Amino acid sequence: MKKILIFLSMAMPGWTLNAQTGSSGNALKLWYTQPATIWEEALPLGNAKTGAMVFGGVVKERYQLNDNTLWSGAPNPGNQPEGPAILEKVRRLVAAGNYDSAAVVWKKMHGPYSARYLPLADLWLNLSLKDTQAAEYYRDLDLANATATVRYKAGGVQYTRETFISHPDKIMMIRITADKKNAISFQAGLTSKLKYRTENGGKDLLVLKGKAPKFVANREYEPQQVVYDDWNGEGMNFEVRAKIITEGGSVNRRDTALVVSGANAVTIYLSEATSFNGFDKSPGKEGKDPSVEATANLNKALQKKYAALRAAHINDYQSLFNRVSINLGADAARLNMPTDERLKRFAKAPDDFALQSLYYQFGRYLMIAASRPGARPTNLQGIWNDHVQPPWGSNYTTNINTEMNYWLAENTNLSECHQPLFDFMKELAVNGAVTAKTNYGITEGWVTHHNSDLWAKTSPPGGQGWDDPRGMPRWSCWPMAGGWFSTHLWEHYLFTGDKQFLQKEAYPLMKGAAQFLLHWLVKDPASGYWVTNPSTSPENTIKIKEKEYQLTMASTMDMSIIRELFTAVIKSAKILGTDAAFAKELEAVTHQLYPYHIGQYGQLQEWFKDWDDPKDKHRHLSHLFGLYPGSQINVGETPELAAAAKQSLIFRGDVSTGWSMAWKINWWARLQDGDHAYKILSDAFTYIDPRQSRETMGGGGTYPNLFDAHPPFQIDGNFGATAGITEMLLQSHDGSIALLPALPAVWEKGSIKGIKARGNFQWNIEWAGGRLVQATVISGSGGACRVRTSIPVRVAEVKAAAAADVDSNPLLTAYGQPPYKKNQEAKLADLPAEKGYTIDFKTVKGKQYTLVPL
Ligand code: FUC
Repeated sequence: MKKILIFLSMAMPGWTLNAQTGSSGNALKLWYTQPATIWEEALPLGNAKTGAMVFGGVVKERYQLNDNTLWSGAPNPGNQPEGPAILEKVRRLVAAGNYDSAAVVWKKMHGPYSARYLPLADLWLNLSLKDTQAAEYYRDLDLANATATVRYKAGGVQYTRETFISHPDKIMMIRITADKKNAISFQAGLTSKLKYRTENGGKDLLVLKGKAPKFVANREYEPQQVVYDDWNGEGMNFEVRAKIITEGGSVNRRDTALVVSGANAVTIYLSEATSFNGFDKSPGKEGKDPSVEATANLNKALQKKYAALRAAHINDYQSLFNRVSINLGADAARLNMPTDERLKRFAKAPDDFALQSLYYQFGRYLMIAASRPGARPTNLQGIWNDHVQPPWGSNYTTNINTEMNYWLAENTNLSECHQPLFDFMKELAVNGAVTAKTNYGITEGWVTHHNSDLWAKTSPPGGQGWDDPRGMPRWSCWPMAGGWFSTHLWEHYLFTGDKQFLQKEAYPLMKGAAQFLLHWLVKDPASGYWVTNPSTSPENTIKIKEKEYQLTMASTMDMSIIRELFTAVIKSAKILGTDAAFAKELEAVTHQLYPYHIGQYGQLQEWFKDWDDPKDKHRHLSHLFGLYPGSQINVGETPELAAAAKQSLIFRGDVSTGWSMAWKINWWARLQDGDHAYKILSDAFTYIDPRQSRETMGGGGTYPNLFDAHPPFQIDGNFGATAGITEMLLQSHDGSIALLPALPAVWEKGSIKGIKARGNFQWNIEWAGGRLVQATVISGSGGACRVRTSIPVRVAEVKAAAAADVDSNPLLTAYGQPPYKKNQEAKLADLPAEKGYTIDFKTVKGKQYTLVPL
């Protein structure tokens, strides 16, 4: 007879984890035996402000630089004063079933596209080597300490370059060493793809002053592509400063470059800043002088030695990164193979579990490198972009991509990294209140649409005037981003238990988003339900009798987002003891929201009517929002809807763009089908050759540097897949915590430590042979913990190991399936083994508990 024992042990809040995932030091390294010759081979560093791609060239090193506040243009709200009349017309046409005409009229609502995220500059080192042929070439990105290293032998000298970007000291550091004296000679220079000039900073300082374009086109056919104003005119200014300090040898100026000769070692300190001074540029709030900030950060860092800066950087980084470790099984031989070769082999030998662990931690690494309190949220490329006209503007695409960027924030124990999204929402709420009023005549709450940018643009995108033909209502007509973003605030509360946050930051924003949506809803006279009109299922079209339409009403995604948000606001109001009348109003409407439908093919209906096409392979499956990231559909409580969602997933197929596959991993995990989730995770490891890949709407994978390939590069797939792997191992969306809910058979033995469940519970889980071996949990806030084990473990008894440690009897109830019904107690001895079990126990804040199947 098997039992689960819950032991209460004294808490170890400061409990540290070994971040290594295997015995070999390579487990956390992306490493290569040749330099990057194309951007998607270079390795990313960042401190959520400065980003760098390190190429690792032998004779020519390139550091491609970004600043996460450098965007084109200036605020361009693009609200439509005629909006309320346009909306009325569109609504009438939709209600009459005249979807085509509705779409034509909707276009009048279009504002401009978003601004573009831009590349900052490049730092080049042209090295003087006795022999330009490198031997023993090696470069890596070590996720254990967020440092990139390049090492090779040339002309009998071993050279090493180490680079990191420090968050605490706001500085990029490069350290060049050699194993022979006076062997380091190079020429250093700064350039930019934007308008720039260099300044003479003296014999050891490079200074680049740059100007961002005031306009960058969205499409190649636009009459104007990249438009600059005068140096002091519209468009951001920026500055990069790089100080070179030599040990031995010399550094001198030669024209715009600096020349280092015969040094023993060299340290480069690089700082940069832009004129961005907040999203509001109204009089009195104009841009700041980037020179002041770049100079101050540089001078401050120069007070410190390289070793001290390095130690502070690693300390800061590890305080986040080391919270979680993962081991999905490691084959030592694979760890001795370069990362790109492992990736290429993956299709034929998809059992490189250590590569999956590495990819998992790379997702967490990217989040730490790109999103910290005080920063802008991550865009389509995180903070790394080399194009003046990047794909989709490298903007905030809010109908999936921006949200996906933050799916891993809570469950992989990086809650702080979620903050930039919340800060951004505060800005969107200001601009979005104006859009709500101007475009829709809604005077309560805030709205934001499909795209946004640094300036927190909230109007529907699509372009105006000559650009109009390409603006499509199927994506522009989507006032749901505020609602979706707001569910992130609620999730942050659920994972952290931070009531202060809920009250001060979250609730006002959530309420505003709910107020807007409450007014946005209209009653469908035919059914009596509350519906949205007009409505899209992002980017997809409806086929009715072989004809395609873009707009209709009450898409499943609209209704799901509204249901998810209203439910969260109602719960929040109760927790905070506030707004009882508003909560009641929301409750009444929530009960009458247009419900889910199961369609003729057994699918979860995407549209208002059963128009779904089972042959549709569109990458967006927005109608499954309620399954994930939402928590309305699950296999235990809504098995019919879960089965319908599964059918929809089967129709759409597995292979798609990078982010679409990442979403599918999460959906299959929620359906508790670990093997199918694993199948898609494996598809996501398809090697994409950056020299051949082009923009596609299907066939995503991974680039040599482990960046997700839509293609092109889009960071959401990295983040979404990391979130999905976590979801395979731990879930907590239905009121209970499921351990190993979607463990694929191939991950025979492994462990994950430090991941989080809602309720502020931090888990270590270990398994072997598909079974839980042991799990421990630290309770961050105290309170009841309901745990579900989905592997066949018989529960017979639950008792405290040391009664003296137990404040109260930890066992409330323990009951079995099927299904996971709440409040249904069963005799412990009678529980069926195959369905899994549920245990409730009380926890004390800060204490640790152990669950052991016996
Ligand atoms: C949406 C998606 C595309 C891409 C783009 C940035 O338009 O449909 O696949 O991710 O955003």
